[in-house]
Amino acid sequence: MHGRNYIDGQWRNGGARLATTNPSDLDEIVGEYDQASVADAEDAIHAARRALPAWAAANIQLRGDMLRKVGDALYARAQDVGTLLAREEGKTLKEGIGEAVRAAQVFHYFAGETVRHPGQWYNSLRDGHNVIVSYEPVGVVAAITPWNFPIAIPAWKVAAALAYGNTVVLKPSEYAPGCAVLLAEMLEQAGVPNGVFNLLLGDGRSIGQTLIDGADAVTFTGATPTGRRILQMAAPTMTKVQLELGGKNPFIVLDDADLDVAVEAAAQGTWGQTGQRCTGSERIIVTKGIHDAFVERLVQTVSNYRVGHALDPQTEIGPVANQAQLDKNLGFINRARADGAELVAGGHVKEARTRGHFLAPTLFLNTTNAMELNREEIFGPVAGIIKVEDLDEAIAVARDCELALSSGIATTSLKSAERYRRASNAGMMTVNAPTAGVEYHVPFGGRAPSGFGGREQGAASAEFFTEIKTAYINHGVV
Ligand code: TXE
Repeated sequence: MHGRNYIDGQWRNGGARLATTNPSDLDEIVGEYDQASVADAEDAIHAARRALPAWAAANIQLRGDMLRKVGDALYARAQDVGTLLAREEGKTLKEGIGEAVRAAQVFHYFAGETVRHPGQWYNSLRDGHNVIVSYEPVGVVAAITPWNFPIAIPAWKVAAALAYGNTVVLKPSEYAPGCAVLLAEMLEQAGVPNGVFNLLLGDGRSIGQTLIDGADAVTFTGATPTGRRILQMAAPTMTKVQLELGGKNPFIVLDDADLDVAVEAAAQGTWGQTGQRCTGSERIIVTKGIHDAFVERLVQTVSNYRVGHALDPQTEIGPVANQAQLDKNLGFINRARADGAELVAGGHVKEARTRGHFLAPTLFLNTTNAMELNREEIFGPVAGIIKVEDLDEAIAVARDCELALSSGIATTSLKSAERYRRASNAGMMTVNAPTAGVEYHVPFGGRAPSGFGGREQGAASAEFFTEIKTAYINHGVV
């Protein structure tokens, strides 16, 4: 694939080309992409600004119909999108197709949101007056996205922004931009007017300030330090900022848990999608009564995973997405060993029929919450088990972490589940289910520093993508 920038309805060549390689097969180039320049970024922002009034005023049925067409195209092309995703990011084909289908569902949901999103009407304290509260587009939205969900995250930012009448400049990750190029083609084919959606490729650092200065709002998903930087960059212009950042998500297993359910949820939450999910479980906190039985089963499960080429139908865990990420994972593994954690599964690079970034799913035992392994986001197929006395200690350990995105508990006690629902400091929590896997119609996000500026997905996304107007009407009828 040769990916180009899409600005004001035109595909534009330009700049240096960045190549992506297949993490399952380093000898395969997947795509070459033209790096957007600062001038391209300025043009995209200006195009989005020019297109804004007409799009904001566009008939809501028309806006919805266009979004629905994009959803239809994503469904129809889920196999192509999923295959490209698997080749460029390294998710298994099943996971890649699943993500493409999710992106389709997101577009269909927001197609309906164009007509569903309500305003409010109040009586006034003043006789003969009433108050109308309405929601208006925030304006030009810059969406900056990461590599780990290269179609779902662009979809949930772009679909929401467009549904509420905003225009968009999307800057996907330089590590996996292919799916965003396909999405741009689908938006073009659905008849989205020139300038309403624009795509800029390449590395975000060179054009980030231009986007933030020119946009009315910036929605970002990625690393916590990058999010902090974006917030600082947005301060002088007071550009509205939404950040979805890292997690260090705890999964608690209590003595009364159903062992099958607990093992399945812990394993899926930890190693699913190669552990490259901000909502993945990275700290498994287990009470002492079930500890040994749970560990035995979990080690069995993790040791049996088939790691390999993402397109191989037998593969359950695909490769790590890129070299930098693999080096980062191995660094965490080495330091955890040096800190005294006991390696009970994985911990090493695996050979496969092709040259790729294959890392054996890794589990450490006898870890403490003070270890680096349990304090910083790893973002890979690596987790540690922390043994605790009881629910009280489990809650204390779970909360003893700066990051607060997702969390989970395995228990058959309604009382313990409800206690943890209240005690968890994370933005999302699950009972007897993996910490990852929030659906498109409910709020997604964490508390700072895992999240900032309002939740994404579902009706909650209107908080960020709209501005409120309060109108007093003196109608004179008493
Ligand atoms: O993220 P970055 P990267 C974590 C994960 C991973 C680490 C680095 O731990 O190891 O982040 O991944 C753009 N102005 N997560 O390098 O740098 C960049 O081009 C404007 C967690 O991919 O945050 C890309 O499009 N844009 C995470 C996007 O920001 C800038 C998901 C994300 O890049 C910019 C992914 C700047 N100054 C990685 N600098 C999660 N929590 O979901 C970078 N970008």
